[in-house]
Amino acid sequence: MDVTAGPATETDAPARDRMRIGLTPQEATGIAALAERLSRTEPGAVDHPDWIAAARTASCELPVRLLQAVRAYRNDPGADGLLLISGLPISGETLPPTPNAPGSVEPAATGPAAIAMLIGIQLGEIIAYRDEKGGALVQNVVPVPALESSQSNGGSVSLEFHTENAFHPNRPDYVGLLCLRPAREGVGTHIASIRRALPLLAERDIAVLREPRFMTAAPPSFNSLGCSSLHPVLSGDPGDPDIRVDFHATSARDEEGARALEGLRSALESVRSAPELGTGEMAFLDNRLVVHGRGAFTPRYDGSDRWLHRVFVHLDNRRNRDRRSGGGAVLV
Ligand SMILES: O=C(O)CCC(=O)C(=O)O
Ligand SMILES: [Fe+2]
Repeated sequence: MDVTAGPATETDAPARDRMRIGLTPQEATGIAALAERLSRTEPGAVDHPDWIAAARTASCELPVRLLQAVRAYRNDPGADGLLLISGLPISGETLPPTPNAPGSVEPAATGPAAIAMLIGIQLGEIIAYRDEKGGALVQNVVPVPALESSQSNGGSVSLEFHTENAFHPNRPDYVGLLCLRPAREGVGTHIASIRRALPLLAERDIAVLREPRFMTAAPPSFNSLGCSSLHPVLSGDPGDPDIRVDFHATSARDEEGARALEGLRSALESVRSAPELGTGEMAFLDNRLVVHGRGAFTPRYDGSDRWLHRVFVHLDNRRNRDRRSGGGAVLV
């Protein structure tokens, strides 16, 4: 992939052959113009079907190198399952204070919200969940007072490795995280791909993880309490499987399953990387191959805390049509 220097830094893993694109100043100017046009597009609301249609059309005008990178990533997300985009036009100085209300979302077509939507909608279709953050398409990942120790994106304790919405039958295929404001002390988004971890697993553990011996509960960000039916943790091609696990919410039906989960956890830990997103950097994680989490940090709740926008993307708008009322973006 065509690469220019990207400032994303690593805390505790060697640089890998991940897919990374650094935008040139001219490319960033082009994206800023698209985002600016969209922020003036009626009704200026990222959840409105008319605005989404305008964003879909405008996304075809993204810089061709970015379109090529997104297309290549969709075809094969690489060993790390990660696409890192840097140099997006977000200015730290003009940002409002970091919000800290529970369930915080970004309904207005601000520049950063438009950028997250523009890129996500080229990768696939943007989706959300009725029972999570009110079904908003652009969500804020910000620390929330009183949620410090919660295993959710409003927490600030270390967030355990998870597949996004692992309990749900319709999980997003990708999670997009756009950084508006980094944490003062530098906090990594923890990432580990099953492509990296598979060779480290014992054969017996792999066999157990491929059986439907595991259950996963809904995360705290969901209003509804739900639990999956029994499911395998690894599925699909034995040499290149998908992964579905949440180390806070997945439990095994028996001792052998619990041991296999522990084996998986330590294999994933040993291939962990922790990119620290800076302002104007966006990461896409392939949620079928990658588990993610986050390091601990200390919020101040004074408007200067870490702030990401999150979008979910899926690839096949037919697959779960019966779960999206009116064919819209929000899943039940
Ligand atoms: O804070 C992060 O870097 C990731 C949080 C997370 O797991 C999420 O927003 O889905
Ligand atoms: Fe997550």
